Amino acid sequence: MTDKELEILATKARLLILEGVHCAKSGHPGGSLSCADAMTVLYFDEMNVDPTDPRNPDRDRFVLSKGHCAPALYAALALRGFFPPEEMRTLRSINSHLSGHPDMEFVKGVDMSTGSLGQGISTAVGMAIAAKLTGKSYRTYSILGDGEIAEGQVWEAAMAAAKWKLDNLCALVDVNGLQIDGKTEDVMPLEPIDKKFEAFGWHVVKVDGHNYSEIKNALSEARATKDRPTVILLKTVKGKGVSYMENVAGWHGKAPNDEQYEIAKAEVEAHLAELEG
Ligand SMILES: Cc1ncc(C[n+]2csc(CCOP(=O)(O)OP(=O)(O)O)c2C)c(N)n1
Repeated sequence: MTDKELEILATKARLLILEGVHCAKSGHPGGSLSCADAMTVLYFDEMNVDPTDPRNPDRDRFVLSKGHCAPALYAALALRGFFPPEEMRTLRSINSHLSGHPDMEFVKGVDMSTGSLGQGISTAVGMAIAAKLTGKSYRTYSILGDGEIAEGQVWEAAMAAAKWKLDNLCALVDVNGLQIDGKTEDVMPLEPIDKKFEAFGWHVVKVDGHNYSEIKNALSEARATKDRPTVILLKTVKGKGVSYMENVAGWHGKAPNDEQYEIAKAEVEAHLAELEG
């Protein structure tokens, strides 16, 4: 898929994220908007998934380890045809399958229920080990937050992935520099993230997380890397695409009010019109 086609889809995903969170009057727009580009590349250019056969045992697996960014995953799944995009309007409502964090029992296309930070990458490691043990060629992908990697469990998973030489596993860390209530470097200093993963035996690729070609190239580099897992460090902007949300920690877990939503929607729609025009 071309970069422009991917940008159009990611922009549509951003509209769905905003619509869902606004309708729910709660949720996590900041980190959903920062990973929307990588999520789009994964679901439209990289992974072998089929909305008509979501449980195919040979499908590639995806685990949203930072489960609070469910709106980004739901938007990608909806645009890919797993369920109607209109259902984003039911986000977080009591009778909806689209709960605040992804639930594999209810949402078509969700491979793992997540939300407790650190657990998702651990199950992704398990899925990758399972592929090796059963001789299957599917690949496993997982998106983590940079705040999330302060969880000790992430590094237990990282050690295990290197021990089992999981070259069928690709983690992507959304390095937007902010977590729940401030800068990651203030809450828990993480740098140098690349050197940490290298020391844990991973192949590391650093990219601009809003540049489609760079993400595509990093994913193919991961596929070509043998005997060790790959992590792609995505340098991103939290709240990407909405001027007043960009780089503001306050938009981590808060919905825009009606007036704010109209501004956000108009900005993203203008960008979409530019791309399509
Ligand atoms: C084990 C655990 N501890 C705490 C939380 C509460 N929590 C939800 S999101 C978040 C911050 C995550 O920051 P980051 O991973 O950087 O996410 P992003 O900025 O990409 O949204 C925290 C601490 C949680 N979900 N799980």
